[in-house]
Amino acid sequence: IRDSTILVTGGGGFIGSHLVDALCPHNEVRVLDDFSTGDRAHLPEDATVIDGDVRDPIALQKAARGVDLIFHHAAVVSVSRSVDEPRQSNRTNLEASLLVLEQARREDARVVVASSAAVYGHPDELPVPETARTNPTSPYGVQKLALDQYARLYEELYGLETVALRYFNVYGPRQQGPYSGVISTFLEQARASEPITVEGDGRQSRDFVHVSDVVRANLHAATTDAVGEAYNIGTGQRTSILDLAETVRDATGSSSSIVHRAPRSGDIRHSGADTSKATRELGFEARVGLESGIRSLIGDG
Ligand code: UD2
Repeated sequence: IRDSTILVTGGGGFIGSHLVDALCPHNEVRVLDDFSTGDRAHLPEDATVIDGDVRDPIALQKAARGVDLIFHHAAVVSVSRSVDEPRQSNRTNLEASLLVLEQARREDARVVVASSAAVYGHPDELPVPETARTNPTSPYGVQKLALDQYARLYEELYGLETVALRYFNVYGPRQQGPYSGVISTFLEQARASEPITVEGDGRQSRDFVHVSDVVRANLHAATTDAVGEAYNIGTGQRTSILDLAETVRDATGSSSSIVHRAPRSGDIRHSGADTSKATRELGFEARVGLESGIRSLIGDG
């Protein structure tokens, strides 16, 4: 994309800030973020930063004025927080998302929304296609499913160009904090020569997709003709948590032991994307394999 005026909500966050990096050289980019979990230091100088809450209609209106395109990444990403405070996370993940869709209507801007593999809950089929049954196991998943459906409905009802991207387990630089995901946790443990903590038997599996691939998926979504649709964004490869622990230990040359803890209650056993729709309609294919993705993270922080 070139010469566009673009808003990235949650642009200070993990995925958002990488997207801003990719967009900035050739576009006018605005970031709306309250920096509750995002980090200003990750943003390039040429991005216009609006320090505000996506739930605030005034801040959103200002940020979205005259834009051609909105990438909506602002969210409360902690699944466990959504379990503890469902209404709180609903306000950001769903109510504010509706504000974003309404604002997009006003500006006639395309919207790419961050959906999640959480919409599937325990998937009926593996790899899971977009047509699989959706049965979220957390308020977070329900909120993302509703957002994903609203995006489709706004295309149907109002002709707004929308795309929902259902992210699988995204990892990469700048993923940090208490809800940061198993790869950054294992890397931190390996670096500190502390035990690598596998929850449960470690035979559960995930589809780990590098953030640079997620950025590319967003760029494809910005130009596709196939709007009003949801797409799985993963690699199509599943890795067990135990294999991941060994890969991280080998790649870091760490002397960490691998220990088992109690399994997480409500944990999804297996998760893996059928990416054929994204390949067909978006021309998207993940490029970064897990081992090289992990190797590129080492020495990074
Ligand atoms: C991911 C997403 C979440 C939501 C969900 C949908 C991330 C960070 N989170 O949650 O937002 O979309 O998918 O299903 O991508 N584990 C260990 N040891 C640790 C930490 C984790 O064994 O120290 C295990 C954990 O029990 C789980 C797996 O690793 O089986 C992945 O955990 P996670 O928190 O990285 O991501 P997940 O799949 O729960």
